[in-house]
Amino acid sequence: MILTGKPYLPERKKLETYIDRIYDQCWLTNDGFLLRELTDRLSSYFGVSNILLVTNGTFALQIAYRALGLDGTVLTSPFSFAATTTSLEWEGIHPKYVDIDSETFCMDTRLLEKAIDSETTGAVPVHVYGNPCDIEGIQAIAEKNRLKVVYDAAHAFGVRIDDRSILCAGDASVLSFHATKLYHTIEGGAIVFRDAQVLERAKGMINFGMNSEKNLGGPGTNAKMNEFQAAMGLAVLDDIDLIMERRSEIWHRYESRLKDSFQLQRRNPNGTNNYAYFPVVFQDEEALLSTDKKLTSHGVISRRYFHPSLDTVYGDNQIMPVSRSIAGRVLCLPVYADLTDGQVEVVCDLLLFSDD
Ligand code: T4K
Repeated sequence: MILTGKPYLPERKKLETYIDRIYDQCWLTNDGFLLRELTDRLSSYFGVSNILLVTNGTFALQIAYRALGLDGTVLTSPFSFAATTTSLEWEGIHPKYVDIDSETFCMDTRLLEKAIDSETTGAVPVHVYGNPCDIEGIQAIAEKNRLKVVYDAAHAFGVRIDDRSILCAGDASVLSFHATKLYHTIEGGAIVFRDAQVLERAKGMINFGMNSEKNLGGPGTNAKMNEFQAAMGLAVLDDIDLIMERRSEIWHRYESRLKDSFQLQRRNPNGTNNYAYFPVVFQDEEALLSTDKKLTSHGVISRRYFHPSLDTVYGDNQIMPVSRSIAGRVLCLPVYADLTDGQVEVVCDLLLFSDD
């Protein structure tokens, strides 16, 4: 069986060296020492300040919205995982969609300004499959219209643009460290804020509204990352170069075999690739469904990331034709560090050749 994603498991002994420290100190959560170490190491790995680690990427989005005061209506992409929209709805914010570009699959900046109305307080564009959005175009529109921008960067671990981290864009950027991501803490996530004061506000929010002196302040919840999550995060981070290198080999092998037969995502030319996903777009949904059936019968379980287009499920009958078209035709192929070259070739053969 070849699955779409397979969590990276670091060598057990390496993980145990971190877990031993948890046992030595008997400190399991609440701003622990492994969490602090991971925060520092991720901060230098990305080259960013103002980073806050939390329990998962969905909570990270919700905390970012609250810390920045988003309410009313927020513009977002219909082509994403459900969490992008459901996190807004969960916070009582109305998601209004802006359709995507048919080649990059990111929010179409040309449509963004037209969608703004008097209720709009912000935008949540998605660096989908780790492909950087048009951050300059979005920034210009946001400044002109006084909108806050929270990037859903769940897929964008390690991505850089114009030689700086993509996480520097907007008022905040949110990462997911879920087990299926190229970098993970089992469950987990992070927010990178532009403004240190907003970070301080968010720190209180994830700890019941308490400040560092344990005084109660504003609204709060419990979204803290625990020490076992941080231990896994440190062990996976030790291996990140190897993970990236192997994913790059797999990604390029797919690209060289499939680029003439399928539409592939057009990457932002100023951004780096983290090889998080390998999406292929079929001519039509029928072709996708029959190939998917064939893959499944040969034990290859691919995923329809991201289907359905979110405007078909959430929001008030907004119709996003480009997102619906891509969502109906896109399939993500297996990419994970211990996928073998032979397995990649099998997947490509199944996509390119008929059974007869
Ligand atoms: N924004 C965006 C744009 C996102 O893509 C996501 C999450 C979020 C926000 C929210 O972040 P988190 O709150 O999740 O941190 C998976 C992940 O659960 C989800 O994190 C991710 N995006 C989404 C794209 O994919 P499912 O429902 O597809 O997962 P599942 O269980 O079907 O697993 C996917 C593949 O991995 C399968 O082939 C099975 C395999 N697998 C999975 C797990 C959990 C394993 O082999 N072992 C495992 O332990 O959502």
